Amino acid sequence: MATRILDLPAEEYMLPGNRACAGCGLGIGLRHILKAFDGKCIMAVPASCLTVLGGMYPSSSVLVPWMNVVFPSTAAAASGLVAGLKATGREDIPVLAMAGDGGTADIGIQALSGAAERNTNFIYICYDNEAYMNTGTQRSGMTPLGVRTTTTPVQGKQQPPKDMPRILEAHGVPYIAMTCPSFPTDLYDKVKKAIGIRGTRYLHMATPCPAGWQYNPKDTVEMGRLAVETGSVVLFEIEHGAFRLTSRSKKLAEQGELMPVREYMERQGRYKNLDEATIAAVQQWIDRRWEDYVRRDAESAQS
Ligand SMILES: Cc1ncc(C[n+]2csc(CCOP(=O)(O)OP(=O)(O)O)c2C)c(N)n1
Ligand code: SF4
Ligand SMILES: [Mg+2]
Repeated sequence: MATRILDLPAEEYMLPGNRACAGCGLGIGLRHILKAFDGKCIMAVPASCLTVLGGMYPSSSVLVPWMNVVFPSTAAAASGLVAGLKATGREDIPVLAMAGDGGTADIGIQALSGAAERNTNFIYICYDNEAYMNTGTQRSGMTPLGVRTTTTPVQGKQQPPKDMPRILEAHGVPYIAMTCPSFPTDLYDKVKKAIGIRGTRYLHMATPCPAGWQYNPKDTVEMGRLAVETGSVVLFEIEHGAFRLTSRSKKLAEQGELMPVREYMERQGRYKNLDEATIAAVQQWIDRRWEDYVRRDAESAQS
């Protein structure tokens, strides 16, 4: 049964105060991820906003052991941790590799692909704030169509984002999930489920970022909800090959209608002054992907 918000554990593994920007979606996500682990995991983290959030040695804002690793090596470093724990008879300690979209879909993809091909026994979470935020908002392979960054043309990014869950699906890993911190119980339940499965488990966390998306920091939770209402983000899981829409996305599929993406884009400075053709192209891209997800959900329910 799905966890309700009042059933979430009261124990905190993130200390009050950290170095992330006000309203950062990453902090909300990490807080619930660590609750799902009951604070028992070892993390591997590359250069990113997450390193900043974690703090600078000798201080830390999290209560779990954490290894800062070089940018492309998250999955390789986490594989080493898994091997070390196995060699010392402590395989019961879960390893959590956690990296940004740039660190996952671009620079870290070869290490992740190698580990996934070997079905290495770790959980990998890509928190996707849709650009290289720590270095001032450069375009990544996960930046959506139409988004303006410091390294995109004035018309915004001309390509849609990489489909990372599908890339991991092609590796045949046992568990994949799409999550968002604005839906904390859905995120918590997916991490809990992933902990109970062996092999490479991949979670993708759509992570609103007030600094890079250019909206008021108080609106972070609403921005994640709007992303799901418009189908910009779709909540699902793929467990041993079976696709399932979850949480609000499941309800939206039953209702049969998404909100127009324009209402999400209008709330963010990174989409400011976009031409009508680009807005229409974004809507078309969302509609096509949504149809595909709804079809897969219905097919899985029948089988
Ligand atoms: C090899 C290497 N290249 C570049 C950098 C500079 N760098 C540090 S963090 C970062 C951005 C990371 O982007 P992402 O993985 O999306 O995480 P975010 O900052 O958005 O949280 C970059 C380019 C680096 N540390 N190492
Ligand atoms: S730039 Fe964005 S992701 Fe990074 S700490 Fe600030 S709000 Fe969070
Ligand atoms: Mg990023």
